Amino acid sequence: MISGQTLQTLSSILGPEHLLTRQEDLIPFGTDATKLRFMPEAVAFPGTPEEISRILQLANQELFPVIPRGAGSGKSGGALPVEGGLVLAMDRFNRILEIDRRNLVARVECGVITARFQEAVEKVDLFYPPDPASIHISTLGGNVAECAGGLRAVKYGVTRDYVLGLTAVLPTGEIIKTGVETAKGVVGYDLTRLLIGSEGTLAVVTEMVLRLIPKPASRRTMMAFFDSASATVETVSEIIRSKIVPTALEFLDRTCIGCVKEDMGLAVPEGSGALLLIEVDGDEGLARKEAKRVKDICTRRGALEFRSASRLRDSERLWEARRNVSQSVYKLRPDKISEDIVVPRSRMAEFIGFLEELASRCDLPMAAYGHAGDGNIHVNILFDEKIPGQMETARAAVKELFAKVIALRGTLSGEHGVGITKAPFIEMELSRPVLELMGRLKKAFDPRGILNPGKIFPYKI
Ligand code: 2HG
Ligand code: ZN
Repeated sequence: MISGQTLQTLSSILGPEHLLTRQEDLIPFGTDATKLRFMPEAVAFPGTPEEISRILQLANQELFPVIPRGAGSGKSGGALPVEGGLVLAMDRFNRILEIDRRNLVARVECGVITARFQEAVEKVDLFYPPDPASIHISTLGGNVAECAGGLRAVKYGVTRDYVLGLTAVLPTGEIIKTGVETAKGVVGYDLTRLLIGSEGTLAVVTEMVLRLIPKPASRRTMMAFFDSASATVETVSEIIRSKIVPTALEFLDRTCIGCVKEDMGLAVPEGSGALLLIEVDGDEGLARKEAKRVKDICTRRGALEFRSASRLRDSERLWEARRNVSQSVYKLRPDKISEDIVVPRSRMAEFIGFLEELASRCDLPMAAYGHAGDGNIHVNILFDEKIPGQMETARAAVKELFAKVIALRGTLSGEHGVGITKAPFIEMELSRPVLELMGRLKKAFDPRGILNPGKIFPYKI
């Protein structure tokens, strides 16, 4: 519990206009894209790392939880105040500090919206590839906390591949800089990598040094329809085997196509069981050559139809609709569990076969879509909480799903993180010594356990 006295101290650190304590103001900060709900006791909008440092020192004295929060677009509950406490909303850290064209690096604050940063960088002909589906709302700091991936990860990698250095506040109050501002550097342990994907449990990241690359000269979007989901992912495996590296290689099963076809303005060929949305980029010649090779493979693999998006506007519409699949599937049922498992790309067909069998056995829609080029399939299990038994069935299905993924030598999460939703299952993937080591690391950073408690680990650290 945060006492009245402590709230007064917080108000004097932040200025009263940057502290929320009224119940109705707190509600939006108790939820995120999981739609789960908890209540914080207060919400702070700090303006400097020094203020955060003072808040964390106070939390160590008074023992209240502090939960860093970006845009609240997380899919695993990483920003939820599961034990109450103070939400640290990073909205005021919203400046792009520098885009250094000579050195291909940028310095940004953690609250900058991902798409805003991408646009700023592309204006000067540079490129920041990580593009989680939530780019229009997610923040770069949230992307770092979860190590967000996105549609272009198949060619360009994920958030961690573009972070050179960080400024962060430790749970004990020290303000540190990790990593470098240069193109490379290996001095000491790689704390930057440790903090990326640590889901706000080890430090509060306030600023990042990001690596940029030249903007590709041209890109081409294509779409291929197949009669079944397994034929579609087999095609993906062949594209990867053929050493073509598309910018994006996205898969939508029949259930998803039904949900988005109107938004996409799609005429779907008779008998379609799934589709691939493909993008290649590079200089004009390379993009043309790769597009042709992709087309040849899809045709040889029996695509029912292959289309190229003729104009950029057409392709933007397709990609926007793809980004909205996660929302569109709510047309089917009011509730869902979203998973983001990864399997080896050569084993996707086996996984899809399993999933179809699971969905029919559970008698619940299970939409499968996502980053097939990475073997990263989003499985959205849809249900209606109000219908007795459906939620329990959905939860039991998750357990079976994870067991299959581990048996296929996959991983439980490719980009959404563990948060609270996957914490009960983490022991399926990580061994006891690994978990104990992670627990010791957490203790070294946060001896009193005040920073984002209740995340990642299924037990108290
Ligand atoms: C996507 O790729 C996101 O659309 C969200 O990662 C996926 O809600 C989901 O499962
Ligand atoms: Zn995704």
